[in-house]
Amino acid sequence: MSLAHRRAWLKGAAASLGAFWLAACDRVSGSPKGQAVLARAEGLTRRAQRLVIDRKALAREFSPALISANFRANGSTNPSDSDYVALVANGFADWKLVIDGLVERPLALSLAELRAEPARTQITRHDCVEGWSDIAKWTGARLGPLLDKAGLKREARYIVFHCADSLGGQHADGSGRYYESVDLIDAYHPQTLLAYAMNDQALPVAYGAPVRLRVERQLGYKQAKYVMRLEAVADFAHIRGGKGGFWEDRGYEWYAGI
Ligand SMILES: Nc1nc2c(c(=O)[nH]1)N[C@H]1C(S)=C(S)[C@@H](COP(=O)(O)O)O[C@H]1N2
Ligand SMILES: [Mo]
Repeated sequence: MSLAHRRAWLKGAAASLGAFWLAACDRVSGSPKGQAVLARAEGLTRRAQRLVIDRKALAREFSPALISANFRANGSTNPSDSDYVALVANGFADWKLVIDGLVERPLALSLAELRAEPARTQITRHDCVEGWSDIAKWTGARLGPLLDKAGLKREARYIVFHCADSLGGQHADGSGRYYESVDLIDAYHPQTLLAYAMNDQALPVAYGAPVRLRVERQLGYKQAKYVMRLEAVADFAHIRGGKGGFWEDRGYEWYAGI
């Protein structure tokens, strides 16, 4: 099956399973057979999801020879937001990554502290929705262990990444700022990193210094640059445009799986 076909099939499968689930809930709620029917429906959903697309599969990794000589920089490449400019001016010594929201132990990590966390290096391909791809080597803290350190509360279902740059214009209320979100499957994927190095160098400003997200099973716009804060949430409908990301609020798909 082509990717487009698989996507179409996945959408259809998800829609019909969703309808089945709702119908099942309606019909069996409270009945003695309800538990068994719901358990079967849940098993079916899980099997179908696993069949259609294995969200835990690794993204392809490449040999060093294939690293792009001129990786494109896209979207914000030199944020002029004054708080970000101040951070750049003293080499990110004052930068702290905040992890808060639905967590047991909110964290504020310096760059040195983040570099001491469990890390991974990978050479992967970045695919922008505009139709270009480039390969780079990324090193960063694995997101899963960091979330475990903060201790997600049971209600947490998504991680929202709040960025320092205003791609949508600088407004006093911060409404032009870039943001993104992923679910916990992508958050705990072994290749999901808060990357602080690119091709063995400290991450340059154009590519999201000091830290950017790498979520390798998704398209370019999910790869949030200039990450300042991670917020664990149950739902993102109350955040900004409510669609889970800067480009999602402007019509892009929330799930940009590749
Ligand atoms: N904070 C922030 N993150 C962002 C963007 C942006 O403008 N601001 N652009 C996105 C898009 S569309 C792409 S393709 C990649 C570009 O990353 P690059 O500059 O490393 O190529 O970053 C994504 N993350
Ligand atoms: Mo992109």
